[in-house]
Amino acid sequence: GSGASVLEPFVGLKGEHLNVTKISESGKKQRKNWTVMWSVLTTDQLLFYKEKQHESSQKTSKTDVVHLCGALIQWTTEKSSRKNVFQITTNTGSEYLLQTDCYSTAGKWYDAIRKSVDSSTKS
Ligand code: I3P
Repeated sequence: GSGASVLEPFVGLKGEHLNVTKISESGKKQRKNWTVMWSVLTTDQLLFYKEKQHESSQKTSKTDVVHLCGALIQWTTEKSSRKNVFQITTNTGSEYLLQTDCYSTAGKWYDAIRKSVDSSTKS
């Protein structure tokens, strides 16, 4: 059934506020517009919500779903003047930059997303 293996890569990773900007949609360049998003990682998707989700709440404010199967993830120092920025490129040609001032938080998310990319791409 839906077991611990699904959650195992995300131990220690709860939803968190990250700075996010979508710089490309289906290969088409977008205007950069950094927004704080409540970010939640699943085994094969990265979900962005406008507001923190409460477990009791039925209402959702999800604004974007990043499909990680076949995606690329890489650190970048060229696409932003900000520190701790990494880029996710989806297999449909959408590009997202994610950032937080805390280096260890950025690294934790990078590692967890990379694991989701790897495991969802293999299976
Ligand atoms: C952009 C805004 C972004 C900045 C971007 C600017 O200006 O200042 O924060 O990205 O730089 O163009 P505007 O609000 O007028 O669109 P960073 O914070 O990531 O550096 P860029 O054009 O060099 O990407």
